[in-house]
Amino acid sequence: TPRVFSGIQPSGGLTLGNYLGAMKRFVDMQDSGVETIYCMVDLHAITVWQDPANLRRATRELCAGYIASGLDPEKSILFNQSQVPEHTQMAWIFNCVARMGWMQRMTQFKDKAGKNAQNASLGLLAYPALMAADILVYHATQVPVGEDQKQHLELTRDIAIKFNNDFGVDFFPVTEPVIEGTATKVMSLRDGSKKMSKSDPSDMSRINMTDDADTIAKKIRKAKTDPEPLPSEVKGLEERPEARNLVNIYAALSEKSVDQVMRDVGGRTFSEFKPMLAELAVEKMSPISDEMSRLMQDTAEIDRILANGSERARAIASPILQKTYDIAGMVGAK
Ligand code: AQP
Repeated sequence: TPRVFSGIQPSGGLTLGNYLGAMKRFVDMQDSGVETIYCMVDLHAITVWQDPANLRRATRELCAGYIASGLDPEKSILFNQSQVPEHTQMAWIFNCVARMGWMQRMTQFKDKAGKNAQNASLGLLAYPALMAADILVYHATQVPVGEDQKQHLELTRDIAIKFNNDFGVDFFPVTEPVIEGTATKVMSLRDGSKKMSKSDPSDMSRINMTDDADTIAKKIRKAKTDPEPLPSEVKGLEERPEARNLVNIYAALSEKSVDQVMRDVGGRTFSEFKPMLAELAVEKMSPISDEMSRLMQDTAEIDRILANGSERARAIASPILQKTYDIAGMVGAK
């Protein structure tokens, strides 16, 4: 059976973007008859400073978010990255396969490092090699992610191909990014040209998975829009990024196509459409947020789930790492 891998950083709150672009789709794949492995990538998170107490909390909250969204720890393997050392061991091999120039071209590195790239951590530069290791240490072939991760997945392919060529083997599979659905890039509620992001300084720009019903409704009411009513066809949304974003969110939450949504809501003003969207968002997100708080009351249970997941993950990763070491000429590799 095909194997699916994906991860999310426990680097703070989770947004509706993480939910629609990643988590909700992880759940769809879990229920589609493939083997699914989902990680809390704590080692990725520390490429920028994380307070240890916050990291601990965010890792458990992310696990609670996965489960509350519908992932079943019996069906999917859920674990945190640092507890499966094969990820970093494989990443070292890939650090030696990948080229500096490949890393320096990554737009996420450029965005996050900012103007003073000399002062960014070495880990931030090497991030995509660790991500390639996350995926390839399981020989995973499908990776559900949001659009912002496309470039990193292309680099994962480049690393797999170069490893295979360098050593004359056909060992690592070529992975496919699975970027589909109506919410592959959820935009900020304050600016339709920016990704909805947990690190945006304005809390009004995003819906957090832990927001209560009133907060969700308020943020949608205040979301930036234009004065025109909604068109009844998708092409009427061109050049209207904020309107397009709210329609995409509505489509993803209601599991309808954008065309269908346009037929349903075309002609309405935003003062009519926003309450509909708020009601839908509260209906879909509130049960998840309630379940997350319930799960967070028993962190010992969360820790048990993670420990069990890392054991299962290691059982898959370890032989693939050993085979990689053997191909590379490491004496003692089994
Ligand atoms: N706005 C989004 N729309 C669709 N998908 C999104 N993802 C994140 N934001 C959106 C997807 O969520 C998964 C996990 O991403 P991550 O852990 O790498 O988080 P991130 O991309 O770093 O999230 P943020 O909120 O943007 O954090 P900062 O602000 O720190 O950069 C990925 O599959 C991602 O595509």
